[in-house]
Amino acid sequence: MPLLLAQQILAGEIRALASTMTLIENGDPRAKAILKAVYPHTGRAQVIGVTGAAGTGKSTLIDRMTAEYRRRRKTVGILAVDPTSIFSHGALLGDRIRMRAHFVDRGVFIRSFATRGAGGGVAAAVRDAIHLLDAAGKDVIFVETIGVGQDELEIARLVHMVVAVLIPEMGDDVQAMKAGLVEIADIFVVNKTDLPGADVTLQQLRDLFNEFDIVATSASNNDGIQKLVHVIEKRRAQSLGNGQYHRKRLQLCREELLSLLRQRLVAQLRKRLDDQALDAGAKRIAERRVDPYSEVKAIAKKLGF
Ligand SMILES: Nc1nc2c(ncn2[C@@H]2O[C@H](COP(=O)(O)OP(=O)(O)OP(=O)(O)O)[C@@H](O)[C@H]2O)c(=O)[nH]1
Ligand SMILES: [Mg+2]
Repeated sequence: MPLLLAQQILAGEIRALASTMTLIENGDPRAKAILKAVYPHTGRAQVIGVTGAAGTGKSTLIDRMTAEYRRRRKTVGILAVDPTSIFSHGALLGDRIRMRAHFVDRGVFIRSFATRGAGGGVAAAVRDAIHLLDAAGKDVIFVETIGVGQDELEIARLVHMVVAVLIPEMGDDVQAMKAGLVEIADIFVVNKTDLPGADVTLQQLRDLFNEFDIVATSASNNDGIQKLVHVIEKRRAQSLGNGQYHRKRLQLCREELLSLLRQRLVAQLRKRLDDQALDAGAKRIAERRVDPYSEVKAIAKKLGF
């Protein structure tokens, strides 16, 4: 069964892709067998993270960029990640409607990805979803995330390039976001430049982030989209030329390896260390009969680590 699904995914069958996405979303172990089978066919896609505060226009931008990439004969996969998922229904429905133009296009696969990442965390599930879209032959994969929380920082580390989306008159927010965004962003977009205050925000950003590419867009008016895609492609060509892309890929594989190893080790550990033993240790620590460092050492020794 997994192998049949794998074949169908490689053949670009949308239903197989969608049902495997659901397996990943639910943390279903059957997903692993499929991912193993398709893995040799991955590694070709260009993966672009799009992040920014709620409502800045990320989905609209992705929708417009998708149209531009389609014009360039590229196929596109879109993952709108909503780790909280509780609040997601309205927003996700909105995403679906805004991106509806691409729904009938077989060259575009859109998925709202609501997961708490059973097992390996949200980031691990998103990474698997990216592999899947890659195997299905998508040339460009957009990963939309909201804000700069811990999950987003982790997700930003799964992509080749991060586009950070801001809007005019965010004022102090620009400063507040600086620390978080600078760490992960490659390109800054000031969207909604049709609104007042765009010039001030652009100037602020240029002062703060002079070493970054900064692009002004109005996604709803389709302004600046070609420029944005041009900047993305320019950076991609540069990073391919100077070896940066190669290093990045190696780094992503290294992080994946570490994260999977961690997942496996913790799972094995929990098999041998039941809740009772854990509670007993916690009680000893709470009562200050032992410090946590010594307790860990004692448990590790007992389990033979
Ligand atoms: N004026 C203006 N409005 C825009 C622009 N781009 C998007 N919007 C509007 O801003 C609102 C939010 O757009 P979305 O694309 O859903 O923003 P988002 O960042 O994906 O939102 P979340 O996923 O909920 O965080 C919608 O009402 C859009 O129509 C723009 O360039 N100018
Ligand atoms: Mg959105």
